[in-house]
Amino acid sequence: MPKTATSTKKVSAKAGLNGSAAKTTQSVKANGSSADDGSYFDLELAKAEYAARRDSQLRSIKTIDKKLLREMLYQMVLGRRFEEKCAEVYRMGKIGGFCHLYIGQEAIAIGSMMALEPSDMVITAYRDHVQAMVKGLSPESVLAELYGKEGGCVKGKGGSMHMFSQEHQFYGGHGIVGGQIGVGTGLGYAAKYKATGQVVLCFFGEAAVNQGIFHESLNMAQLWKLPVIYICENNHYGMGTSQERAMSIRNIAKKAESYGMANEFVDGMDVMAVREATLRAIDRARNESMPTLLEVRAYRYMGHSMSDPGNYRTRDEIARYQERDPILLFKDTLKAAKVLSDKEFDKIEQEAAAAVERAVEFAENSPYPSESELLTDVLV
Ligand SMILES: Cc1ncc(C[n+]2csc(CCOP(=O)(O)OP(=O)(O)O)c2C)c(N)n1
Ligand SMILES: [Mg+2]
Repeated sequence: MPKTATSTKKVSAKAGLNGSAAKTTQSVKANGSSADDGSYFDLELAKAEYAARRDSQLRSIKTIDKKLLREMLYQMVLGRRFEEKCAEVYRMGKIGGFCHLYIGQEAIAIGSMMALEPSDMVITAYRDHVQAMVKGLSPESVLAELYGKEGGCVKGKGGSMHMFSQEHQFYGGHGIVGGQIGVGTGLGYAAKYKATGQVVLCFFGEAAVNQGIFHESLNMAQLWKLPVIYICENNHYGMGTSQERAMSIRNIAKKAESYGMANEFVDGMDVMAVREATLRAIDRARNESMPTLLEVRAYRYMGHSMSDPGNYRTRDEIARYQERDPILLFKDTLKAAKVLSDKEFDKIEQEAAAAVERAVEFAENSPYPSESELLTDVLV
């Protein structure tokens, strides 16, 4: 099992802070200049911004239902442990093909998706296991899908990159970089046309932003006033290429301004910041039928996929980002707000570990699809 930050490190929420330098707002206008001068991924700045909003965040946490906060933390821990297990069984040869893990980015899926109504729609790229589970697909059906087994959410025919469940309004799981941005925009159009009141969360990586589909979709969504929330998960890398090497203007949220679209830059290591920004975007989508672009910055700890040797970055770089591990930050915040004890956290860990073990047992025991399934549910 790979060692990830929740089991190995402790974070001091006050580490390295410089209150006077702190910027209190997450809006693009407030930090846009730093974005373009190369200090965008400055960890000290992120820490200072986090410290500046901490008091108000603690106050607002005390007004939120404790059960919801606990469930958010549980889903983050479950996502982490599930992905660690995927890495383990992948290395044992239980999973074939591509496998992209979400470790380090949990606050984005949990912060945004747990602000939705169950009937809202979600679509994402190939790094999709955790999103699928947060949308309600069982860990059993996600892991069995990874194993290529009949009990998988698409009967073992999709694998890691193609989780899907219409019942849960989860529309994939897409392997073509940026492809889901067009489809997600279409989901928003359908919701508006049919007046269903649904909102769409459309996730994509920062490398997808250089493609035409991103710009065409944002233009249409703003022009046609579609209830779509575009969430760019900026994890710094598109495979082995850093954003720095690939993008002329690195402030992604700002790109929405070309289309007159509302936008926010969000700290993707802070689950509550993601939740609050998403709630603002949901309000805009649901009540005004207007889209939003959120650029949420996090960091992936593992390789691009299980076959990535990671030669393009140093261990030291990874360790520096792990200091702001999203699970540890949230745990620390909940403890500071006196809504969580160490004992309760241990219980969450145990529950998550048990859920992952149940998923493994289910996936191991599920049969492979029968030959008669070969030509069903596929385009021939
Ligand atoms: C249209 C297209 N071009 C290239 C690829 C190969 N490819 C797969 S993942 C990837 C990088 C995408 O990075 P990003 O969008 O930042 O997402 P992340 O993997 O970081 O989550 C590339 C280039 C592809 N799948 N589709
Ligand atoms: Mg990326």
